[in-house]
Amino acid sequence: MKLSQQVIYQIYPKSFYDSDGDGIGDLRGIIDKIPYLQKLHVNMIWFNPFFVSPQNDNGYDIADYYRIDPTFGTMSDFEALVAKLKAVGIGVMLDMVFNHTSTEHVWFQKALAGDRKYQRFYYLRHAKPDGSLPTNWESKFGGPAWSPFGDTDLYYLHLYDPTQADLDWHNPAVRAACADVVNYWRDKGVKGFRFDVINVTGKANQLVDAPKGVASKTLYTDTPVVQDYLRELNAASFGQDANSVTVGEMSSTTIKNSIGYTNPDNHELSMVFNFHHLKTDYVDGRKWSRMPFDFPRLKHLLDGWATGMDAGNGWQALFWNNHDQPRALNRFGDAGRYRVKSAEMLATVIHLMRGTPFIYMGEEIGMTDPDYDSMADYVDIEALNAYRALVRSGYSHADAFTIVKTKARDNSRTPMQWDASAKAGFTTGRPWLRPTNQAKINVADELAHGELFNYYQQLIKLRQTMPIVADGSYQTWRLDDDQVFGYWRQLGSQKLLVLNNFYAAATTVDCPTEMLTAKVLLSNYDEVTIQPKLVLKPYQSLALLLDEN
Ligand code: TEU
Repeated sequence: MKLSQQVIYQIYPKSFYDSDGDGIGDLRGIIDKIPYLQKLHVNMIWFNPFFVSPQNDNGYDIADYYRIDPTFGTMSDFEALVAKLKAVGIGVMLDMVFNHTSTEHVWFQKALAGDRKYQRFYYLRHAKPDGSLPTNWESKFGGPAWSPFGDTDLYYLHLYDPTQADLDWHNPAVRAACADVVNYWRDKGVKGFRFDVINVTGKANQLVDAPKGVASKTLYTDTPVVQDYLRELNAASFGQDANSVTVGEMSSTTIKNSIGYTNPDNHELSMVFNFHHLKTDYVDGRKWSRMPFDFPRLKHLLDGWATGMDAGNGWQALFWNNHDQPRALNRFGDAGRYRVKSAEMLATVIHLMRGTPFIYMGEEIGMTDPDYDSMADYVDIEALNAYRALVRSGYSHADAFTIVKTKARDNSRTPMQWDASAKAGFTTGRPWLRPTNQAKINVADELAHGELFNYYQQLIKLRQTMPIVADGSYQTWRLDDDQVFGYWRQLGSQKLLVLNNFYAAATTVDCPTEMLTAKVLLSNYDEVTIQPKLVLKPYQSLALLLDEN
């Protein structure tokens, strides 16, 4: 199937299904649940990292790219997983974390032991003449981005946790080593690759301080050389396979650069993740803050990206959720009264757009953030650091907790809720993160009498079978409506109008005259009447299809 017809499902292996009762999900557990994935009918699965890792950042701190962490299983489990998924037509996408390695990686350990070759794999720098750190850069998880390199007088760079040392991509040996990793997994039948924070690999040779008032990330994020690195990696590995599917995680990227990364003529990546739309509930761009989402901004971002990427023949990954984001239902939908309808509406927005939709596990049953009442339930290093930083900066414990509760990455990492039992049918042991609302939201109930899973099945089928959904162009509907985000798709003689009411109040929109004779392709409410004043119920989505032939 062409990429434009595919839908990708994301599994956080630690939280999908635990087959051996240790409270942590594993590869055998995923194998057990293949029939469920088959029922949803997704084309490919992106797995978050399950390579050998001390798990300081839940596997994004890789100590060995070539081995499966025993917590998750063995290489033969992995091979069985690939084979069994392949047998039902589902591809595998692995997460390649190449900006940094764990400090437990043999490369870093050799560097520490004095091996010059491996010292050149990392950014090692001396303190400034006044004894201060090499640059004033901040780690994305809080604190400085430099830590002492063993007992030398050098420091090593880590944009994330101190146990995640940044690789120096200027070094061709580093880039070759990364291509080797990709090729190793390709040999095992893997066709999909997600490249973690790949657009922070393009640092300058001379690392310098960020000027006062300028965020350090602007110095090293999304620089032109990233495109060269990607072209090289493409040619040396996945680009040799016409069916490869790749996605780059691009923080703070632009439409222009994303066209560069994904225009097929450039031979870089199939598509990119950008995060601008998921920052529309940040106060002044600060993650650890709270506000209701800014609907006009959200619409302009979604529309601007869709329009721009279409014009430049770029391709985007479409998503609301992932393992780093609180559940979208809690942010852009209504996790209470209209949980199901708003989940359907949000899904419609991205599944009928131009790009490749990603579903994050649990989204298809309407999972929401857990209801934790103390910091003791949170595990993520970022949340723990953020809480401490908020308190240090003057927030009360209660206020700091409220912010963490709405923003923590743990929100999306809770176990998949298979049934209503105490452990949500996820494990027989003690789940590593506590589920809280499985009595109400779980797979067993959803499959027995829900409508959301079925709605996702319909969306997936539409993309797989309708060329206009897969390949149609994108046009703006109108951006001034107070509560509806809509757009047009067009292909040949067909036109599709997708309207989505983002609010709990019903509303009406003027039906474009030409669409009065259209048919309803999909809606999350029954009995739609096409009339000059179209009524949209709470969180209603409506897709109208017109064939002019
Ligand atoms: O995340 C990259 C990233 O910068 C964010 O999404 C990050 O989690 C967020 O900004 C924190 O507020 C990727 C992975 O998806 C994430 O899980 C890893 O922790 C991170 O890279 C480091 O490898």
